Amino acid sequence: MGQVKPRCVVLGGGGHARVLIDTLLVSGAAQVVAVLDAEPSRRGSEVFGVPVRGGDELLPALVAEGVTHFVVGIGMVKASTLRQKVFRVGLKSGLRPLTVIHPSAVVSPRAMIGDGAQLLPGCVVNAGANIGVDAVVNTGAIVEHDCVIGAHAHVATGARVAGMVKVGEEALVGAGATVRQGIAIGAGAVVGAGAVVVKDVPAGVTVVGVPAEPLKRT
Ligand code: JB2
Repeated sequence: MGQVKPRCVVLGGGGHARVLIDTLLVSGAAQVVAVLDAEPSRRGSEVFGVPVRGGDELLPALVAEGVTHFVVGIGMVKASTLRQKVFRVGLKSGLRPLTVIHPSAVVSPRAMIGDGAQLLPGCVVNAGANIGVDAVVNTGAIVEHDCVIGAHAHVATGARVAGMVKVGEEALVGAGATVRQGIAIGAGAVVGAGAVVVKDVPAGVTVVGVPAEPLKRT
């Protein structure tokens, strides 16, 4: 008898959700039974064959139908607070966060992967790394050995985080950015796309450029 796959709902039906649903279809790790999205115009549509049934108010009905897990389907690179909010909505409904790992991700067996983390196509998570709850390591990103990636943080597409870096909760390392070994990036900080970070970034600060410096707003 085959293993029973968890039945899951994806919260959010935009770009990030498309990659997650594709990943789950490829990996076969779960059965995606529904998408919920806050945007009424998406209702009645489908994402790769998965119906968008309505908003988060439908969670109790899905639980009653035997759904056991949720996936945060929102990437929103500048608003991981929204990811955290939706994560809490999923937990509050009694569902468990599903960890999503694309079969092409290279994940060390000596890495720790938090519940609900999302490791997307072609990413690398090296030995001793610790990926927090609901954190995203997006397509082609590299998280080197012994890094600590905080809960709800997002290492975006093609970013490279060298050994022993700490990325705080809800922080974003933007697409294609590079972070030198041993650097600490504070909670909620944002590293702009393509930046090269060679010194610590305080919590809540946005840095951009090469070498990365705090963004001056005019
Ligand atoms: O509270 C909510 C909620 N708020 C917004 N609950 C639910 N269930 N859904 C919510 N949404 C929905 O998330 C929006 O109505 C929208 O349909 C979806 C977000 O889609 P969007 O394509 O705007 O963003 P994304 O986060 O999926 O993707 C962005 O970030 C990724 C990391 C894009 O920039 C992607 O290109 C990028 N790869």
